[in-house]
Amino acid sequence: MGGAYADGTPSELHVLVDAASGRVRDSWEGVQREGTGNTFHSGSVTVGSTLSGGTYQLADATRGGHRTYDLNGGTSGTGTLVTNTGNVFGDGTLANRQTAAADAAYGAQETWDYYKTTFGRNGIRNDGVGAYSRVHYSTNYANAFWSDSCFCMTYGDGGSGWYPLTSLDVAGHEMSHGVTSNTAGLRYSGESGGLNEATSDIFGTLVEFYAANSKDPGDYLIGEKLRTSGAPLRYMDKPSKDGASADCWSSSVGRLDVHYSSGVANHFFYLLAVGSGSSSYGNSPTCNGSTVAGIGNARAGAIWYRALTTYMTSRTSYAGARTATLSAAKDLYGAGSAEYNTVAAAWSAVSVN
Ligand code: ASN
Ligand code: ZN
Ligand code: CA
Repeated sequence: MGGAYADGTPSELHVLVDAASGRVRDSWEGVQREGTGNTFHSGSVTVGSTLSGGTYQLADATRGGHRTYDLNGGTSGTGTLVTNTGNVFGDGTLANRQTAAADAAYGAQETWDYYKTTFGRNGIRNDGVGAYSRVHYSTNYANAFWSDSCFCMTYGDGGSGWYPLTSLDVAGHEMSHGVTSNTAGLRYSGESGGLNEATSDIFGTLVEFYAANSKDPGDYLIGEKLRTSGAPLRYMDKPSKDGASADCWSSSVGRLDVHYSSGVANHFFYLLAVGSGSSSYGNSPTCNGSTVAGIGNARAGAIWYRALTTYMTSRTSYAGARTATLSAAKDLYGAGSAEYNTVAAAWSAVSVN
């Protein structure tokens, strides 16, 4: 819509109307553009921007109106919307505070596109509404988190030994907590908590592969870009490489922190997608001495997504995850298919029988 406000300021109000209901789903002032994001972790990328009143906002009307804000060290509210007189955000260095914002916008964009392209999922809630992202949270904060209550994503800059927590796998991990919360609702403790965490590691990894960014190529490591030492936070081929995660199920696994009990399902997913033994991605043992041949990320991801959105519930345990993924594989590929049999073999290989 063109026009003008009462004081003569020109308006370019865009209104997105739901074809079925006739209700307004979103509206924004300005003209949708493609800008440049000079990120810290992922190089120079394209990001959605909006030209409004002569400045470019880091706001993406093509992905549910996602916006990126600078908290400027604060811990609440939205700080300030990231804007620039040019259609370029960040310069690839941390001296420029829009660099981390460009990473966050890119992570939200790739996560949105991964779910949309792969599963037809229209945003975290599947309702077409984008979240928003906040960068420069607090001081020396070496973490990132999703919040259901604000429906928003938050990133710290990290402290000594860390870079900003804005890598692709972390963006995909955190926003996938929102997807889990709006689907299976896996309770964040005990075995269901480990499955919740693993779901985020799995889809964070699949977002990283989806983006196919040469500065941050896909791998089965979580957070490999975050520490100055280069050590990742977690390993999917053999989760115990972090010194704390479980490779194999046991009756005590549900007593571990959810970021360590997740190891069993991360290991399962690696075996399902890549297979056991040595490859360019790692070296994955099995808990029962078996050999597993992987079925690839696309089919492994489709099975996990269908299990999460159709069969898992808030109290799903590891035994329940085996049943859920077998049901999903049966739906997608048939009982007795190679995919179905590999799901069974990969769970047995992590001692979930
Ligand atoms: N970054 C952490 C996670 O997503 C935050 C938390 O502990 N929930 O797991
Ligand atoms: Zn998490
Ligand atoms: Ca990774």
